[in-house]
Amino acid sequence: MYKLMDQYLKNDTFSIQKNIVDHSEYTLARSRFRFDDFEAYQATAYSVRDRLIERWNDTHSLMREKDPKRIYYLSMEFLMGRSLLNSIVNIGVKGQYADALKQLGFDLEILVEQERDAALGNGGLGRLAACFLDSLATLDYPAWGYGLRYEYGMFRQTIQDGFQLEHPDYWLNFGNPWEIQRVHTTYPVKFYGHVDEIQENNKKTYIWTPGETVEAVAYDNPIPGYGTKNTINLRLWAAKPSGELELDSFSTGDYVNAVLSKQRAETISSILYPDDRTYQGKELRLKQQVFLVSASLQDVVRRYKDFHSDFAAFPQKVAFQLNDTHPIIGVAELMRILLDEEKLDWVKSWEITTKVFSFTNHAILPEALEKWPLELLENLLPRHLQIIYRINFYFMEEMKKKFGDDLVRLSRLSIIEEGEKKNVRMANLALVSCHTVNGVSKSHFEFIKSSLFKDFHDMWPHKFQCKTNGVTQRRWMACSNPDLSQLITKWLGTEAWLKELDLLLGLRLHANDYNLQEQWMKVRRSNKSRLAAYIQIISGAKVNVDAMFDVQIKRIHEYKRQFLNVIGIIHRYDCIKNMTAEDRKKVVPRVCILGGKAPPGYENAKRIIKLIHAVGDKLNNDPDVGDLLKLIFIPDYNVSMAELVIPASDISQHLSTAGSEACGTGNMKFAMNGCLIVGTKDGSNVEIQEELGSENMFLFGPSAEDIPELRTEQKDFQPVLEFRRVVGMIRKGVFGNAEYFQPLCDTIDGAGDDYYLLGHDFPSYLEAQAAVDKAFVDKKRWAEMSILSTAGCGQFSTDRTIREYAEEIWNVEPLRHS
Ligand code: NBY
Repeated sequence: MYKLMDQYLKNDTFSIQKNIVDHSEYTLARSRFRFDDFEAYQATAYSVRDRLIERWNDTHSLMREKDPKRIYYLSMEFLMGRSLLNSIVNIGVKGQYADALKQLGFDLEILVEQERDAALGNGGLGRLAACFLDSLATLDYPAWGYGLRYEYGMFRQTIQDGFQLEHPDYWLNFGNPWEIQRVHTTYPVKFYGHVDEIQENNKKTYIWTPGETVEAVAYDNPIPGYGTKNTINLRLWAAKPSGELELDSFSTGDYVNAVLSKQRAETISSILYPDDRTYQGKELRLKQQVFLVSASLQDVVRRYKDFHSDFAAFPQKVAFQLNDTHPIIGVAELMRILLDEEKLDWVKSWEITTKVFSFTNHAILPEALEKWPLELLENLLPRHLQIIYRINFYFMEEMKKKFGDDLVRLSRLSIIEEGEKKNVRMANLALVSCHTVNGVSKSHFEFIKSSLFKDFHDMWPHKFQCKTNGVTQRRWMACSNPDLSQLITKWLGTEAWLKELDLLLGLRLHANDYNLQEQWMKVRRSNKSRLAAYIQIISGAKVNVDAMFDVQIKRIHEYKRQFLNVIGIIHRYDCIKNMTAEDRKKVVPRVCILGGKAPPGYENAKRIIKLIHAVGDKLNNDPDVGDLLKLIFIPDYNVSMAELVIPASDISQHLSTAGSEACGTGNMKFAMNGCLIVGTKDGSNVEIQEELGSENMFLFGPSAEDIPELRTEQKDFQPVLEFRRVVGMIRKGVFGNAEYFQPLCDTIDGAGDDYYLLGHDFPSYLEAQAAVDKAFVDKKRWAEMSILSTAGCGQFSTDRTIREYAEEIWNVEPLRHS
């Protein structure tokens, strides 16, 4: 066999330049002497892709040679962001590329900005999948991601007159240099039709004749690990016309209509569904799920069969991790393949299926659990529904033996929800058929055991595990905060922390060192200047870089309580207005920065965005306030924006009502960049506090276990005067639009029950904010806290999370080539 890696492209300046210039000429057909920034970005990306392909091919050869157990991460969302910088950092050629480009007259930093974000996800769940891929590659696990190649990713947000407008994100408009289309890797995905039952050799056989077949085409996206040659694959499926028209056309009209209906089928992969908090039950969404799962399983089964003549070893070679229940229909699809195509019997098929799937739950609200109307499944997936019925039948038989005639319990456990309109409960299907279910933080794990999935936990406690989320320090520190990363490397004397994040603990030794503090704060200040320049470009506002940058960026949801933040800002404004000139001198200046997208159909979230703008308009232009308080909304928040904002934040707010955020990962990104956290005792805030110590964080409010009682006491609860005063100001129209804001105000006073407990938590929130002000003026103490924040984040790398999945759920080993 040929020796791996001998033939790699060289990474000296000249070779890189030649490679870039060649791509400009031969791939892009531009002059080798004249190309603009965008073309230079493209040519650079192609040259990096060449290097990734070499590594990808070698990784692939090694996998084929050794045939290890492989992990397949199935997710409807991969929120990848940009790839250029991440790729060159991971393969260790950033310096060489920067030099090569400089000599060609280009600035790497500017070229990086030319890339459109791959926004194939909504938020935390999709970004977690992206961080997982980075860690899987870095830790040399034999893994692939499978997802959908949406033509329209997360919508682009603009703001008009303070209101959110949504625009389609046609991110592929100018091509995507990272992907490789595999025209020969295609699979048919079937829908609708009917099932015939026939007798074959004294055995019942089921033949599904589909009513529609859509072809899935593979697009591969190489994902390089850091500090390893290992490069894994993210395979995204796109719907394409299948070769033949299954129709004898009798007229031009028939023919034209048949082609058009094919075209409609191809819309399956065209758009990412925005997360609307509650599960929607849209047929197209279910079709997308089936499309992902069916193409991926066919691909995995084909790969397995290249090496194995029967399915006995399938569970030793394959692990599927399902990112929430979105791909859970895969259970029925694998059963269908094993039963109907591979002709295995039920017992064998079920044994194999239940050994290969595990799923992660990311939800807290029961209404976020997916339920599909039975009618819809019956029509779209007649064979899968039969299989689900049979799974449920055997499951219910087992349960009857256990619980006798406890019908209430049996009906809670059943995969089929009875009622006027029957539904299939996908979480129940997942719990019955997966060998493991995991929560995403300690508190979420407790919650799913004791509440969300209690019935199942009582029965099968061994299936439940906790895997606290993380983030990858390669993107969220090395790429987005290079100066701080260099400083850390200098003070730790090693860059090994990029693979072993626990090493950050070493910073504790120096947290009190004046030199480190000074260098640390200098880097942070220059990051703030960069953000201030951006803010000036987008809003015209000049913000004071020495003011405290107070940030809340995440999806806009009532439970995340951006409204509480705004009420706090109005209160601060009101206080400043009523102060003497002397007292104003004591105010700690703040720049409050918010960003995030509201789900398109979520009115109250949209009202919050408008309120932020209305309040900003008022106070940013009030001469009494000046530099003491500014409120900026950053539109179109996405991964790249987060990379700019996070390193420039002094404090960040994570305010979800206790017991409502499954985990939260934004907080980890901020904390590891030395930004202090103001937060509730919710999700991973609690675990961050355990690591950093409560003296280095600003947690406030009740714990999750106190919430049910507080909610029952709401009827008799009267919020403090300051809170009522602010709500009164909004209602009276101090910020205009009084009528538009009424429904929002109604959720927290008067008619509303203040479900998210803003009124209750407000006084403790103000106390936390007062503590922040006090700490910020003590520059030395602040610098120390900031360093200690980074130092305590060793646990919050997805490297730790992925190792836990690999060892405790998947039972896979790394496979590394030297
Ligand atoms: O998953 C988030 C959780 O809210 C967050 O606390 C956690 O840290 C993160 C990673 O575990 N969940 C999330 O992002 N969910 C979605 O984005 C989502 C997307 C689509 C749908 C539902 C939820 N959907 O039904 O279409």
